[in-house]
Amino acid sequence: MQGRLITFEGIDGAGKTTQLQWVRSWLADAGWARSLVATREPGGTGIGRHLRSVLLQVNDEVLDDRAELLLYAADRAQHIAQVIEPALAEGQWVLCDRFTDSTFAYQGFGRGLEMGLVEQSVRMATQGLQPDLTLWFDVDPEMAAKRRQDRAGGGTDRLEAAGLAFQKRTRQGFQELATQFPGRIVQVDGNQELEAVFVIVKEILEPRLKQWLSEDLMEVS
Ligand code: Z5A
Repeated sequence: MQGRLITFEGIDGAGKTTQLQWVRSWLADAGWARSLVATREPGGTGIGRHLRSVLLQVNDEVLDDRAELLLYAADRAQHIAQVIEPALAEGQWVLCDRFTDSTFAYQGFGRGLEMGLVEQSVRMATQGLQPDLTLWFDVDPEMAAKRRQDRAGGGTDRLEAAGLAFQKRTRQGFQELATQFPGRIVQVDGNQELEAVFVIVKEILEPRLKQWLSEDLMEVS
């Protein structure tokens, strides 16, 4: 049985973390006969959690944009080696909160780093591993900012503090990636109520998961 990598992407406050948790429960409860791993970037490993706090904490010292890019790459290389690849090798379905598209959208489009550099860092970390499917939760940046403000106990991290113009550039980045990879990245209208978004997510996932299961069966027979 072949492992599959499904990534959840979007600007901060797009709702991807909530939807990932709902998908995880739905898949487990509906008996899709496949073990699951839910994980995230940055911070999907012990080492990654250290890197996450360096990346997200607001600090007196300014983190250089290229240093930031390399820290995301380091987090990803460790995450793939320690969590994602072993799970895929066992035939598991891996649900990952953010992956390479975030690097292109945030460091490339948001920060404005040269795309060649971003690509190099992604290639070094992934060695060519790509998601089988990416759900891009597309929300209006103003609405996403309001959700983050409303979130109980929510402080502002370093990237959120970069402001609305940064989030708009990042959203534009996801838009361009979705145009570039139409088979892999599926846009989900995240502006709707949580439950309505989840209905769309299930409509996208169901046929894909069935297709993957039937491909596995064909391989076995
Ligand atoms: N980053 C990067 O720059 N480069 C990279 O390569 C990678 C990451 C991998 C941490 O990511 C940061 O890392 C992130 C990008 C950068 N920038 N920041 N900041 P993260 O995923 O850990 O953090 P986040 O994106 O800020 O997560 P988030 O704020 O938790 O957003 P979310 O996961 O999209 O949303 P949520 O947690 O599901 O929902 C947020 C709130 O909105 C919550 O109260 C929900 O109940 C509410 N919500 C969600 N959906 C709805 C709907 N549909 N209606 C109403 N309310 C909703």
